[in-house]
Amino acid sequence: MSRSYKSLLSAAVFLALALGAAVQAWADIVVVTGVNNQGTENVLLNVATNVTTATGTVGANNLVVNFTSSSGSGLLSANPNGQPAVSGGTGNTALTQLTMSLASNATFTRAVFNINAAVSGSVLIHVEGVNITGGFFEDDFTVDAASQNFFTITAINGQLITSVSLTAINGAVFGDVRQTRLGGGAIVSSTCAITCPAAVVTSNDTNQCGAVVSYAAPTTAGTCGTITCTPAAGSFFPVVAGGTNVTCAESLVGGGVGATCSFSVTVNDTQPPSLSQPPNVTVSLVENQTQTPVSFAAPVVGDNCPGVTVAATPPSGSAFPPGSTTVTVTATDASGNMTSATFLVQVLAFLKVPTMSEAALIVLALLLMGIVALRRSRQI
Ligand SMILES: [Ca+2]
Repeated sequence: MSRSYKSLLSAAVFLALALGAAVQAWADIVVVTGVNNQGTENVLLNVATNVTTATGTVGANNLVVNFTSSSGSGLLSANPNGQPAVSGGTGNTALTQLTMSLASNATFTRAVFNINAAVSGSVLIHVEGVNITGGFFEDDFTVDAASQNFFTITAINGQLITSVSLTAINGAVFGDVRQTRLGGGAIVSSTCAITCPAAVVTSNDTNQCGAVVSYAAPTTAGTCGTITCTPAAGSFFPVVAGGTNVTCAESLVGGGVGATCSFSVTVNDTQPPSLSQPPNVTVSLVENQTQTPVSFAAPVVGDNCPGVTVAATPPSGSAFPPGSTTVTVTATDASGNMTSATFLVQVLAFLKVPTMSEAALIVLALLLMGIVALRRSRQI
């Protein structure tokens, strides 16, 4: 695919998206090829050979630009003369990957550069930034060893660029990347550094599966924009394994995110479950049995968090011998807190009930005994 065609295609895709035809209605990053856009600031490279990070500066504030590479040995050379160029260092393997970004959490909205291709192929352009739909932009474009290969990357819709990575594909090799310009309408720098408070560990609020937790604000150094922590201090933090991560971030003028830090808030469930007192149970043995199965209802349990289990020892339905046996019921919550209660199972001996004929004989015997006793008393 030729560069001009790809450029038109990108523009067409952008226009289609801009018209709201798709769910992701707006493109955030536009790449134009073959145009040497001068509306940005030259990156002035610092002379260096065989370094892991070639640096330069851009803008009135001398913002530091880092060029890093993962190709070959990762060593670079920076040439500030004429058309500043960064290439693979002396004696290293060919340059096929390069990432450029501003130090100090700075962002930019436009990058212009020229890939001087030693071997034709393609370049995969990967753009990281702020609020870019999908998290990043990525597309590939042809590079021709027979000509210069200019690219202009522009963030639109208020998005901000934090880094641009160039990776040679389809056999391409970069001789160097030169004429680099960064800037645009919203180049933003930050000298802010923030330090989060130490991790917070606390117990649940009574009857709550969590707690309202306050924590100290992060400490800052340098000049910082507004710092916001999420979840905010004073929020309700649930009981959750590993705790809840709190992220504090600096808001940059222009909408970007500057310095960040994070820490955890852990709320432990230390409240044991509630457990109703089970009533004692009394049963009688069946004739000719030496023990009897006894079932009893599970006690009513409750807890500040879900996941309570209850167990009885011996369990309901077990065979109980004559006499009293103590049953222990224990409720255990998801954090291992336990509450126990005991009750008695009383098994009475079998009591034989006389049949009707047996009862009649007993009554007759008692009656005869009464008559005999009456006669004896009259003979006295
Ligand atoms: Ca609990």
